[in-house]
Amino acid sequence: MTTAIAHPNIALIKYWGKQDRPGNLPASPNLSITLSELCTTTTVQDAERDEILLNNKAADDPKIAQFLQILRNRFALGPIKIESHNNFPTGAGLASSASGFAALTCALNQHCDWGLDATETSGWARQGSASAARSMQAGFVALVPPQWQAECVAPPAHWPLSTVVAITSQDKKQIDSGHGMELTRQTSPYFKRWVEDSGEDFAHAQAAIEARDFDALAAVAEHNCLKMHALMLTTVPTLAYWNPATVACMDVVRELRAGGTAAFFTIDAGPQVKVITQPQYSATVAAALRAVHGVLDVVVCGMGEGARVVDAA
Ligand code: 2P0
Repeated sequence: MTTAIAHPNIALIKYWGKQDRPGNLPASPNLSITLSELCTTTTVQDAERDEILLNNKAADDPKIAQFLQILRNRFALGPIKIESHNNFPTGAGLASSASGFAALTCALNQHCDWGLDATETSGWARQGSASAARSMQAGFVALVPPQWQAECVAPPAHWPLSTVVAITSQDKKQIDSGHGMELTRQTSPYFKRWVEDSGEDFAHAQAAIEARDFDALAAVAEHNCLKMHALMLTTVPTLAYWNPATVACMDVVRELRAGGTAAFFTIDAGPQVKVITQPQYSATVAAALRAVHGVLDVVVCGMGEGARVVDAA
């Protein structure tokens, strides 16, 4: 029996769209922060047949089944029981598939003695869910060509930012990200331009992280997020992930910033708002978000570690 933990990550330069070839390869480079506090804990053990329990409920998850098949095409992997728990809402735009596939890949690598390093496991985790590749690593993490394996751009100690997560809904999204981004690739008139611009956004974000230039990172990350949501909105049928509290939180962040608080927002395929700030402002930001009508909960996260085995019997 082997247990691994992995954290969700929040993209500052987003992945939204795949290449039109096998391997679950993003169409553009992307960059994230791995979060502390939120986590997936996954235990694997040998079994008579495959069995998957997500948050204590039997799950017939085609994405996990497909992932196990990809692994079995390459590695020795017998029937396996997988038990996975999230300490945060699942499938609601909080990157549960990132932490989930990262924890699963990490646990299987140890349990089955595959002997892969963190870079190699990230390449396999990507085939389960591309954002999962980034959760294999700590701190600021890039997923870039040609290997499309996660690379640590800067460790947590380089620039220990805080991320304040405002949860505005516990509901599962209607269309999962993989399906949504494929619809975008096929139908949004802006997809080509998004891919063209992403390299430049990525380079600006990487330079801002190296220089610890908060304002520069805020500008490029917030704009990149809004460009992704413009793509989503112009997908047919439209992908509208925001609710009224999402929009209210964005306004609060703009007001905080106008008043001198270093903060910027980012939003993924769901209505939750993640506000990146400096640690001295995290209590102010959390209090401001808690006061927004429709915000159900607020979680303050630091920089998280990469996926790791915590128990092996
Ligand atoms: C990201 N998202 O970069 C972007 C921003 C959602 C919005 O990566 O099909 O679940 O499993 O590779 O990784 C969500 O997409 O998609 C995602 P698959 P995934 O964080």
